[in-house]
Parts: sequence; C-alpha cells; structure tokens
Amino acid sequence: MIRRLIALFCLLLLPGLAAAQERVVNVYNWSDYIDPYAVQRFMRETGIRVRYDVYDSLETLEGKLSAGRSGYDIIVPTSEPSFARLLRAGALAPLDRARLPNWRNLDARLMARVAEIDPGNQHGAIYLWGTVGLGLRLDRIRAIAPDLALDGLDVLFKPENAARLARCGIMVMDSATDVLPSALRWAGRDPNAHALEDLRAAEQTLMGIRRHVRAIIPAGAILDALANGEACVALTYSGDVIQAKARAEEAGRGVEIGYVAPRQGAQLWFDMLAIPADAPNKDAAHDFINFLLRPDVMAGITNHVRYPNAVPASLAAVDVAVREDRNVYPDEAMLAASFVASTPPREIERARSRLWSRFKAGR
Ligand code: N2P
Repeated sequence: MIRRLIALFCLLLLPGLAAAQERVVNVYNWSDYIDPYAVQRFMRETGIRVRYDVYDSLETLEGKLSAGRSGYDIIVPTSEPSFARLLRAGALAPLDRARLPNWRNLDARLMARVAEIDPGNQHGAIYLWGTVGLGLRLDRIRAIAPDLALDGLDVLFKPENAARLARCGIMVMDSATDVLPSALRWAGRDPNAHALEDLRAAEQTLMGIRRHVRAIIPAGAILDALANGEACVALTYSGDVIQAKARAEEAGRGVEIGYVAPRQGAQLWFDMLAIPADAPNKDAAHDFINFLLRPDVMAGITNHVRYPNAVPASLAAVDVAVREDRNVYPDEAMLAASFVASTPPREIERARSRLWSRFKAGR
C-alpha cells in the first residue's frame, strides 16, 4: 500500500518537478542557417530544450530586438550594421569566456576583423559568413540570352539585360541593408557612401530595372523560388543560392542554378552569435554557443547550409566539394576585391528605408 502511494506520488509530482527544472534556450536565427541534426544533438547531449525561431532580414531582427524583451537567448546579427548597432545600444550581453572553452577554435584573423566594432571580441563570435551576389537559373538564361556574360551584377542592373530576362523571373531580397551596398558599388560609388547624391544613384539603379523585377521578397522565399525554378535572376546571399542549387539537383527536373559573386567586388558579411542583454537563459545560451564552436558540429553546419564558418579545425570534416567551391569559400582575390558594409547614421538609415519603400512600390 505504502509503496503504491509512493509510486502514485512520484507519478503526480515528478513531471512537475522536471518541468520546473527543464533548461531551455530560445534561439532566433536566420532561416535555412543550421544543420537540424546539430540542434537534435545539442538537446540530446545537454538536456537543454531548443526553442527555435527564424527571420530572414536584418530589418526584421532589429525590429524585434529594439522593442526589448524579445525573450531570445541567442541572436545572429550581421557584424555591421546590426550587431554594431545593438552593441552600441547596450542590447548585447558580454560573453563569459570561462564558459566557452571552444572559443580557442575561432580563426584569430577573422575575429580580428570584427574586433574593430567589438573591441576584444567581448560580445560575439563569428558563426558563418558569406557574400551577396546573384543566383542564376543557367538553363533558362542560356536559352533566352546565350550571348550574355554571366560574370557580375550587369546581368541584373543593366536595364537592357533585365528586360531580356524579365519573363523568366527576376527577384531581389527584401532588405535595404543588404541590397543597397551592391547597388551603390555597381553604380560606381563607394558602397558605404550616403550623401544624398549617392543614394539617388542607388535609387536610379534600382528604379531602372524595377518594372522587370517580379518580386521583392524575403531571402527565404527567394531560396525556394530559385530551387523550384521560379526565379531566373535573384540578388541574395551566397549560401542560399548554393543550397537552392543542391535542392534543384536533388529534385532532378532540369533546373540548373549557379552563383555569381559580383566581378566588381562583392559585399562580404559576418554573422555573429550573440546574447541579448536581457536574455532569460544566459547559461544555456553559453552552452549553445560553445557547442556550435566544436569543429565536428561546425563542419556539419557548413556542409548543410553551404556557408563558410570561422572554425578552421572544422575544415577537415567539410565535404571536399563544399570546401573547394570558391562560391562558398572565396579565394584571396575575391576577398581582396570585396567590401564590408558600415553602419549608417540614423537619419541616413531613415532615408534608405524610404528609398526602399519607393523601390518596392515602384514609384
Ligand atoms: C541564411 C541567410 C544568410 C545570412 N538563409 C545573411 N547574413
């Protein structure tokens, strides 16, 4: 009898106790930006439950964070402008290195690049990085415009090219932050210039092709559109194109996708693992970051999402085809030609977002 009572007691009480002690980490990351197996493994190995939400533009991430109390423990902002801006606003927690033994796996040269905005790398570790460029549906473009040189942003931004390719689907990711620098560079301007005259040049570039653009949509939707053949030319993030290429190959319906990094020099970006200052589960967040910085885990992520990481020891376990793909890991010449976005002052940011609204509306 007593034993049965104890059993009943345990049955009623233990789940409650377990729930009270359950550890959780709330992750807010880009869409299509992790190996699902890594998340499963983390949960299995640590017993920490991962609640996972996604965004697909810096505008969305910053909007969520600037309202405060996002409830997230991990966010993945691009070093500039978003990470820099959040840091300046006091919205990021300093990282406790004592809880991050795998920090030593990080590439010191890459981390030095982001130390310019985060002295001593106190608030963030590079997760993945990449470029902004064009996803092209090669089979259709070859049929429509066999003579077209597919080596840079001319394919999209030269109005006569856009006109030729319009009927097979031109798309641009919906992000002023990650599109304007490439438009400025193509227009022969400093990609980080923000005099009114420069913004006007960027606007002219975008408006010049506007009527040929079928969709200005979130990067995640562009990935899908490339993979299923609906997009023919799309300005978006490198690894998203390479993921779309892999998906299209798998589907085996003859959709052939290629990535082109702008010949004039591509926008290069670094996405940072960071913890919001008001994160409710900072311990679990540190455990999650430390787990991601393991070479075997990082290799699985790069293999899955086709973005380079900042853990050199992971390379040995990265598939040769991914490691040797210059669209994933740019070579020295591509890196030398590339540029990194800076953080525009607030009033310029407003002018840029008004410009973007006009581009979206087409007037
Ligand atoms: C992932 C998007 C890559 C992040 N789908 C761009 N910083």
